[in-house]
Amino acid sequence: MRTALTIALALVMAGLAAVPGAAADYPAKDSDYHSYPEMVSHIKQVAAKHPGLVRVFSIGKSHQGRKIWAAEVSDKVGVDEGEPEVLFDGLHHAREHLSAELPIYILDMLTNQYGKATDLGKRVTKLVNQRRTWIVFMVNPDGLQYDLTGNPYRSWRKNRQPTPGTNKLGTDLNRNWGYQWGCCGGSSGKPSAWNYRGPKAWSAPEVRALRDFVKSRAVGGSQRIRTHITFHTAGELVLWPYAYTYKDLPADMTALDLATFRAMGKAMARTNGYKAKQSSSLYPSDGDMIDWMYARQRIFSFTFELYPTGGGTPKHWYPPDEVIGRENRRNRDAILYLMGKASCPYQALGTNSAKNNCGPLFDDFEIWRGWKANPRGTDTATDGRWVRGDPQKSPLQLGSAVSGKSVLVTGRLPGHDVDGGVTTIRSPYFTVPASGKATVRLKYWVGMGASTSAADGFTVRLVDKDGKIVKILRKINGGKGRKLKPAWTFLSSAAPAGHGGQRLAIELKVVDSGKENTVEAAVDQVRVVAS
Ligand code: 0X9
Ligand code: ZN
Ligand code: CA
Repeated sequence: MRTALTIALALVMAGLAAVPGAAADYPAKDSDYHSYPEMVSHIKQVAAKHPGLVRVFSIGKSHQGRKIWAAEVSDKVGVDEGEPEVLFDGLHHAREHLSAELPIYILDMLTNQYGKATDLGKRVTKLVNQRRTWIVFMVNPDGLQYDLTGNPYRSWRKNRQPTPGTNKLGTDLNRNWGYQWGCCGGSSGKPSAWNYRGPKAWSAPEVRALRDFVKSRAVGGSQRIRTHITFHTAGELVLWPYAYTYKDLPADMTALDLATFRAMGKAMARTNGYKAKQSSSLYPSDGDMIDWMYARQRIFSFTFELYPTGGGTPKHWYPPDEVIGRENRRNRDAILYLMGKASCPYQALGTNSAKNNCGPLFDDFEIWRGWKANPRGTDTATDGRWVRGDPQKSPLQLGSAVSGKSVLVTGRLPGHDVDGGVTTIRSPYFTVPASGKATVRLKYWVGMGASTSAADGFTVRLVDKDGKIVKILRKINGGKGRKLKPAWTFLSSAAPAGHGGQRLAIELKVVDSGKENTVEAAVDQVRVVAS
C-alpha cells in the first residue's frame, strides 16, 4: 500500500515536473525560428567560438524566472574603453517572432564578418573595434514559450505575470515603461486588454531588467549608449519618439534632436525600404520604451516594425521561416548605419552639425549630465545656487531655454536669486583634442539689479585637472548702479594653446556679496568643439 502510494506519487510528481520543464518548440515547418532554449544555446556557442569578441550574460529574470540574455560584442570584450555604445533588443511582444531573429542575426553577422577582407568585412571590423554593442535577445521569453504551446501558436503578446487582485494574466511590456506611463489613452487599464499597461509603471520584471541595464551604462552622468533599435513586427516602419503625443516637437524634445531623428530615420528607411515616421503617427501609445529611452537617457532610440507591411493578425506575426534570412539581411545596412552614428548622432545632419555638436563636450541640460555643484567646497551662497531645470520668468530671470525647456540657472523659481555669497558649478572633465585646438561655445544671460557691488557678478572659466584656472572666458561685474537686463548672449572662446590631450572642465561662478542685491545667471547649449 505504502509502496504503491509512493510510486503513484512519484509518477504524478514526475508528470507535473515534466510540464514546466518541457520546453515548447517551433513546429517543423518553422524550425528555423529560435525558441528560447535554442536561442540560449546558439548565443553560448557563438560566445565560445569568439571569446575575444563576444561575452554573453543575463540582465535579470522574467516573471517565471527565465534569464533575459544579452551579449556584448566588441574587440577587447568586457573592457570599458570609453567607446560609444549601441543597444539592440527584440521580442517585447511574444508573438512577434521575427523580432527575436534580428538580434540573433546581429550577433552572427558581426562575428562572421569580423576580420574579413571584403568591403563589408572591413566595415564591420571597424565598427566592432570602435564601438561597444549590446544585444538583448528576448525581452519576453515567458510570453514566447507560452505562444509556442499553441497549435501552432497562441497569438500571445504580453508577459505571463498575473495581475494582483484579478484572475487575469499578462502586462504589455511596451506599455509599462515609466515615462508618461498611462498618460494619454495610449494603453489600457483593463487587465484583460491586449495593451494592458500593468498596475503601475515598471511593474514587469522584464522591463525593470532592461531599464536597469540601460541605467548601468550611464557612467559619471554620461550615458554611453547613444543609439538604439527595439525590434517589433509588423509594418515595415522606422519609428522615432514620441509615441505618447502627436506633437512633432513637444517641450521634452529639442529641435536639434527632432531634426536628427528625422535624418537618421529616413537614412535607415532608404536602406531597407521601410517608411520612416514619428511613432504616434502609427497610433499613439504611452509607456513605450523609446519614449523613456529618449526622454530620460537622451538615447537616439528607434522602433523598427519588421516585415510584412500592415499588422495585427496571425499572418503578420507568423511569416514562414523561409523569410527570416532575407528579412534579417534587409536590415543589415540600417544596423551598421545606427552603429556608425553612435559616436555622435548629430553627424546625421551633415558636416556643419558635426562640427558644431560633435566635440568633446555637449550639454543641452535637458537631462542631468554630471556637472558638479560646489566643486571646491567653498560655496557660501544661501539661496539661488546653480540648478538644472525649467526656469520660471521673473523681472531679472528669463523663462526661456535655448534648447528644449531646461537650462542651468541660479535658482529656478522667482524670488530665488543668488544670496549671501558664491555659487559655483563645474562641467564634467573633457579631453582637449591632441591638436590643442578647442573652442568653448555656450549661451548665457546675466540679470543684475541696481544695487550690486563690484564684487558681484558672473564668471565663466576653464580649469585644469587640479582646479587651477587656465583661462577666464568671460567675466561680468556689477557695481556703480549698473543694471543688467537678462538676454541670451553667445560666447565662443578658444582654449589657450598647450593643453592638447589634457583634461579640462568649464566652471561657472556667480557672486552676490550682499543680501539686498539681485544677481541671476543661466547657461544653455554648452559645447566644446575641435577648432
Ligand atoms: O504597439 C506597439 O507597442 C508597437 N506596435 S506592435 O504592433 N509591434 O505592437 C508600436 C510601437 C511604437 N509605438 C507606437 N506606434 N505608438
Ligand atoms: Zn510589438
Ligand atoms: Ca536646454
